[in-house]
Amino acid sequence: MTDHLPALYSFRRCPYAIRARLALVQAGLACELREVNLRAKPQALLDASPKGTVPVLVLADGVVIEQSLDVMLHALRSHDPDAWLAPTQGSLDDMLALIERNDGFFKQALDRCKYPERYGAEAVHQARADATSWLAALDAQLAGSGYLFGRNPSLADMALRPFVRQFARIDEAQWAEQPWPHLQDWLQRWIDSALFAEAMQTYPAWTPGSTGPTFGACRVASE
Ligand SMILES: N[C@@H](CCC(=O)N[C@@H](CS)C(=O)NCC(=O)O)C(=O)O
Repeated sequence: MTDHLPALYSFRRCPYAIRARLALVQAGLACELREVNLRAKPQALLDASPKGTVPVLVLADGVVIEQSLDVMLHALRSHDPDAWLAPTQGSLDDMLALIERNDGFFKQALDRCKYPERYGAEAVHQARADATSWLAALDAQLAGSGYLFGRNPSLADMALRPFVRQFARIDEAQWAEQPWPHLQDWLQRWIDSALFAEAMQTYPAWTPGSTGPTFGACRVASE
């Protein structure tokens, strides 16, 4: 019955695709995973979503969800077993505001820190300062209860972690030396989780016309 499953166009290392896959696994929402080569995007992806970014989720009725946050919300609104949408502190709107800053302010700084050769020295200097202040603020937010919005993992934790992971991987030795114990622990707990392992499985690139592997059907502990 795989041909009736939603199709998820994905790229393993993409932080946006990672957050979408986390929510799909958490919700137990089975889909057909189509691993995309971003340098040779399949026509079926471009037909569904001409903007050509991943993730894209094409539902069985043809509805296309083409933003990672919308994929998360779609999955969790269908099944949210650990109340990622209803944190013990703050509201869904508070989480969405933080995610918006992550996807704008921090993502821009992250790209500049990751690829300094593509930007001028001044822009890189500013980006490093922006990233540092953002990450220090997250560390302070985590100090109280271990998660961004209370005692349990939430939508915001899962939407932001893939981006903090990218930053940490720029220079792992330097990351380990930063004075952000809550942030470092929060990231590591997630990397050590069964949910991370499930979301980060490796799949061969999808061949158009074939049926990709089923993904997301099996729920695992988030941490
Ligand atoms: N706003 C989009 C951003 C997705 C995005 O930019 N994905 C990157 C990969 S990490 C992409 O597909 N880039 C297209 C390309 O590299 O050609 C979302 O939240 O889904």
